[in-house]
Amino acid sequence: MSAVYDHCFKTVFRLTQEVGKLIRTRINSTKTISTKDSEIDFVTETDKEVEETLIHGLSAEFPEHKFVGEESTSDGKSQKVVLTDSPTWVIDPVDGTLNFVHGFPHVCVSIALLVEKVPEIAIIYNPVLDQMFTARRGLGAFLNEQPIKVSKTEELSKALVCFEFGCSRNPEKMAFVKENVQRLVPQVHGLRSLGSAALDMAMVACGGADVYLEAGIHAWDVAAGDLIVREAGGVVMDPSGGQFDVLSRRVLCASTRSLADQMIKTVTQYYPPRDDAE
Ligand code: LIP
Repeated sequence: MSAVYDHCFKTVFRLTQEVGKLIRTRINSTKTISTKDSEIDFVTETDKEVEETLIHGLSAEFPEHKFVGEESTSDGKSQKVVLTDSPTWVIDPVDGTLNFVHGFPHVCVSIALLVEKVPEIAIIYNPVLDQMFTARRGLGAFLNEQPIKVSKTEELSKALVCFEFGCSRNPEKMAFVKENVQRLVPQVHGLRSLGSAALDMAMVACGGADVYLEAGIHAWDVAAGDLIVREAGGVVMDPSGGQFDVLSRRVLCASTRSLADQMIKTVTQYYPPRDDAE
């Protein structure tokens, strides 16, 4: 199997570099922008072009593989995500689209290959800062080909925590954000919001941050980060303490289990409709 995954990895790595150039050259140009689920949930022509290029390039090499892509999912009549046991590429062409719209350099391509729903390959690439995070199941996690490890932080009071505000104006979601910002700020070293779930997870993986929690994300935002964080030695779970479910729209990752447990005791919960809900 490893030769098959070698081929998958080389192909997706090459395509990610190719679409990365597109994002890098366009981040400071004028964009054509439209909205999706809320007035601040944006999509640009680059999101669509990057996703099409990736799906086209991967299907040419792996015609039997399936795709779950942010833009193809939200373009259709139903936004329901269907994840089968078949090899499936889960793609966020531009994670941090709001940052991209503004020219804020925290944007990335996030891609995971799931086989029988298990992540085998993951890439998170920030082409603006030229940070290429990669992982393969059982083979470790890397930043620009150098091995990475999570931090050793055990106490929430010493942690740098990533927590996102999200792109939704849903009152329940906004109350969740407000309450948890109030709870966390007085208890932690610092609170950060990069505007990209994938990059928040990449920061936990390389030890730049210690924890990341969000509810309201989608499978394409976190599928790659899940593998990269775990291969870097961290934990990925549901914010209530249960098992991580890529379709649940909820994620907590941390450098250590003890840190994750303290977050679970500290935060309130928000349960958005699942990605596979009708
Ligand atoms: C975004 C995430 C961000 C989250 C937003 C949104 P997009 O993805 O990565 O962390 O807070 O709700 O989902 O739309 O830029 O691909």
